[in-house]
Amino acid sequence: MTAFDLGRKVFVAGHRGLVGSAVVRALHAQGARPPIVKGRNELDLADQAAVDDFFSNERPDYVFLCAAHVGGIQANASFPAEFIRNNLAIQTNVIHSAWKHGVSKLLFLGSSCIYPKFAAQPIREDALLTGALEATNEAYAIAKIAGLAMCQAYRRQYGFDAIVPMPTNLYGPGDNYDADGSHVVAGLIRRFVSAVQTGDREVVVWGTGTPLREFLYVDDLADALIHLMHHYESDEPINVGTGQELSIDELARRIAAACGFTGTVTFDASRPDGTPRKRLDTSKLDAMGWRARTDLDTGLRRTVAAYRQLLE
Ligand code: GFB
Repeated sequence: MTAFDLGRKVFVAGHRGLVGSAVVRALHAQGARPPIVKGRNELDLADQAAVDDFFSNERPDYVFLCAAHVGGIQANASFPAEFIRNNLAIQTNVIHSAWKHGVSKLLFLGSSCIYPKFAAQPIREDALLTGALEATNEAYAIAKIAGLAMCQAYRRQYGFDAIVPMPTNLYGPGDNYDADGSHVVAGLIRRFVSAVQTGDREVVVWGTGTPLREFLYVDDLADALIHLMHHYESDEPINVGTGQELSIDELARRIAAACGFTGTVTFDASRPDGTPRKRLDTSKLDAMGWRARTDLDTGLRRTVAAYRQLLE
């Protein structure tokens, strides 16, 4: 097992994103040496030569590869070319240069959308590549699967210690609140908060409200990722989630309550539902002694408070 040492050089790729910013917070809270971070204007991760120069000069010991082109169901369905191209470029450059320049351990962040659309529930890691993917996010999922395969190949051929956690749907402070591009929690917080401000009595939720989803608070994810850097070393992906799911209808009601919205929630069934259900089997992570700590209502309250601060 490669020891993960908080006193050595860590590079957090994607430190301005939802996950990367939470990893930076968690490292700080655990007393780690401040990680290396680079804004997009300083280092374009899709630029192979620039990424290679960066690794050659900085020589980090550990990498959290949280940088990715991400978005919710609408963005994934509308811009598949950007999702596949940007993710393949970023992850290929970072994984290759990390290995080439002697990184001791790299964590590549996957996604639960890599599993088949109709996988048996809860979804075990070995469900990968056993069935067709959900169409709305196929391009993104294939990029993530390619990243996993690359990590596995580099471990097999070069002995590179790259691990690949597969998180469930995420939410929390630092999310993207773009009206069309965001994931469901951020999208609905934006709409419910706006309705409260304007006095609007109706909020429309996309889809039928029946899909089931599992939501993990991003600070819990960051804690799990650091735990895995310390204790996990395998070419097999490992699921990260809460094991608890709820319908989008129920989620919308919980978010409405967290925002203080008392009007009517309606559903626009002309919008896509996506995967009907994707609850993760977290037995592997459970056996390593890790559990999510933040219940959904607490996490939603904190996220709504952080969003309101952004508006001030
Ligand atoms: O969060 P979301 O875009 O992720 O949508 P997916 C989850 C569910 O919420 C879908 C519904 O059934 C949406 O139709 N929904 C309702 C909304 N209202 C809204 C809204 O205002 N905004 C959004 N975004 N959804 C993504 C993938 O799928 O999951 C990504 O597209 C990624 O690739 C991510 O893997 C974790 O779970 O459907």
